[in-house]
Amino acid sequence: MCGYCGCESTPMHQHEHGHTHDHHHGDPRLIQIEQDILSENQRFAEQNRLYFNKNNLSAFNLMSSPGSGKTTLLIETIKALKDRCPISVIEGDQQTDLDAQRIAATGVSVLQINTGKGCHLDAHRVGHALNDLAPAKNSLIFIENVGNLVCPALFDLGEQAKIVILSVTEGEDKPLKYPHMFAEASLMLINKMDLLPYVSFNVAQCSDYAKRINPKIEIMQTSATTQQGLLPWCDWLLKTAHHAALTA
Ligand SMILES: Nc1nc2c(ncn2[C@@H]2O[C@H](COP(=O)(O)OP(=O)(O)OP(=O)(O)O)[C@@H](O)[C@H]2O)c(=O)[nH]1
Ligand SMILES: [Mg+2]
Repeated sequence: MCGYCGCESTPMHQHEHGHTHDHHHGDPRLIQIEQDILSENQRFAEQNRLYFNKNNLSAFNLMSSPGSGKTTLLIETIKALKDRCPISVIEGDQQTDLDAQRIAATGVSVLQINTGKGCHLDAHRVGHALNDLAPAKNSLIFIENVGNLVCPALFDLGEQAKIVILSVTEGEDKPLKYPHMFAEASLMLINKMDLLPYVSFNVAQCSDYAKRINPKIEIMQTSATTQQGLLPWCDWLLKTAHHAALTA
């Protein structure tokens, strides 16, 4: 992992070590920094979890590569659910508040976090965002993570469930290539299904790969533009939300 964000940086390929280049296999100082980052994050994640439980909030962490459709799907989801329960959104991007503006147009509360050079949201920043947002009790919170299929998986935010969104334009091999994200997720949404006729993407193969990494992962097919799969996805959210107010 790199000391900055906790992401894996050790080269995966095997190579000879007769050369003298400068990289750190198992440098104990670096490992200590990495462990400190993750254990500090864990402490804040537990605080967030306590806050969620105390206020009967259900938080969902949406993670994917850049552009797989997180915000577009979230907008459709908010439109479908906002009359049933209060909703707030935390948006994570390196720069801009473009996604927050799109979400704000639906009428729900939203707070944009810009991570600068950071490539993921962490529990500490999310805790501050929760303070600012002050979400209503018995509500849903969506946390749209920074577009990145690697680092966000390592950072517990105290959420109720992680959801990975993979669009059909990205290739069915992603669960095998980026396994941590799929291992952590409770649900994989295969998005942009409307584009399936135009791309080479094997849905069954992708589902099989995801199940190999995480036998418990649930899988749904969606299209944010045609709304395919929107109802089952919203039902899943309401079923998974831990408080009775939403499931009644
Ligand atoms: N055809 C099609 N396009 C989609 C779908 N979902 C999103 N898009 C398009 O994909 C592009 C990216 O969508 P976003 O919702 O911004 O993706 P994102 O995951 O939020 O992107 P980042 O926040 O930058 O990581 C936009 O042009 C959307 O209109 C879908 O289901 N089908
Ligand atoms: Mg987005």
